[in-house]
Amino acid sequence: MGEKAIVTCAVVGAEVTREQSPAVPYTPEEIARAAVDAWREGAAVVHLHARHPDGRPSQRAEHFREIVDRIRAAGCDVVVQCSTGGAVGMGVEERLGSLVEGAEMATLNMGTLNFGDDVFVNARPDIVRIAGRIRERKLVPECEIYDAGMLETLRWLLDKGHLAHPYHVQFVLGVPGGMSGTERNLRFLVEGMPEPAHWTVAGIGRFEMPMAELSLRLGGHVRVGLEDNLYVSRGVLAKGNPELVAAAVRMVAESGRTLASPADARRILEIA
Ligand code: KMH
Ligand code: ZN
Repeated sequence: MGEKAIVTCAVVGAEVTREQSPAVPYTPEEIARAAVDAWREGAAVVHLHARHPDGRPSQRAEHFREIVDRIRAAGCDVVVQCSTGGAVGMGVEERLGSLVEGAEMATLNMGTLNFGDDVFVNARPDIVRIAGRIRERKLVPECEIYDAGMLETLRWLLDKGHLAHPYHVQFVLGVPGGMSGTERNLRFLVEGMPEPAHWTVAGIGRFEMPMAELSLRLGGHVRVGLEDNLYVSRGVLAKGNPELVAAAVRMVAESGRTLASPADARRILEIA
């Protein structure tokens, strides 16, 4: 049967646009509504980015604060995870603007990689700095791993004491420039973790649902959402985040595992 399965919804990200899909939320109000709708459908965790009203990515604290306040004002107890990845090209201090009151988790990207035609820069001293800030704020870090060498960075951070329990691992598979979403790759990464840890898979684009199904089979957790994938099936746009969450929730049931509530997720992820 295995551990209860956490479904995370990455509701907007920094890259997808309304030109690509009318369902992409931009304003804090729209992003908060997307988060609440995802929670109603069964997501226990929401991964948040913010946008300026015109859609440009934003790491401004005021935007994150408004999103978090609106989520809580709706009576929604979803676990709030804020991105410190932001968008390609942002500086580290700018990226840290997201660590507002009310955040419970924050992403910690484990290295530099080609990100499509761009480069997502995460130099080791910057990773250490971001890890330190996450620790100061008493947030649980989610370590984002896009490529095999990043496991070595995870091991190094633990060895040097820059990272300690509790932490969560996420394998992001299918970024053009990182490892793709194959069973061989996921098994290799899971086996290569420096120590046993709970983990999630975010499959990008067409890898989203196959990786969700595989992760559930291998004992991992699942991330879906418009940040990673805009489609419910080949050529068919998702109406919104809830449709993707609903598909993940169905997969949880089919896998024989039980869906984690936000309270279950806080227990599993060791959020104080
Ligand atoms: N937007 C990507 C460049 C994270 O949220 O920490 C990085 C990203 C990872 O989305
Ligand atoms: Zn993100």
